[in-house]
Amino acid sequence: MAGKRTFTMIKPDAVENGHIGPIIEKITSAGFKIKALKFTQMSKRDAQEFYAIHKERPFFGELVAFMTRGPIVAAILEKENAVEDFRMLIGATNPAEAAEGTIRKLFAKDIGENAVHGSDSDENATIEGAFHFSGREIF
Ligand code: 3AN
Repeated sequence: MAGKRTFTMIKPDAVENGHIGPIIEKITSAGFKIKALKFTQMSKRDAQEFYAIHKERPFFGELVAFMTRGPIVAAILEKENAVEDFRMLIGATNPAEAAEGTIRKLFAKDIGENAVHGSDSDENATIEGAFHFSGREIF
């Protein structure tokens, strides 16, 4: 399945603002199939592990606090060219720079609270999907 799957999270800001439904609609309308889906909340330890690559960055503490402050929706998505196409659909990390019509342009506030996560490589999509889902939860 390499190249066909990506991993996403609808982040706490988007959940709090009632955007779960509209974001899932954008995702499925863009041709992504849902292979796994879960409403959950990350512990501090989960977020520190998930974002370990950013642990030396100045915003790490803020990122962990934000990602653990409320529930998220985690999902594995399938489509040809999934990682790249999904990053196009969500737009730039900073919503102020995100293209019109992208999920972050529509639903995100700023670079810290940017509504959605999208894996940045096939390798990370696999790692991140396995972080949140067991084999029995992926269809
Ligand atoms: P992306 O999510 O677009 O791949 P990354 O991997 O550079 O972006 O950053 C991971 C997450 O860290 C972002 N989604 C965002 O929530 C947070 N982040 C990135 N840069 C900043 C920043 N300058 N200030 C606060 N949070 C940030």
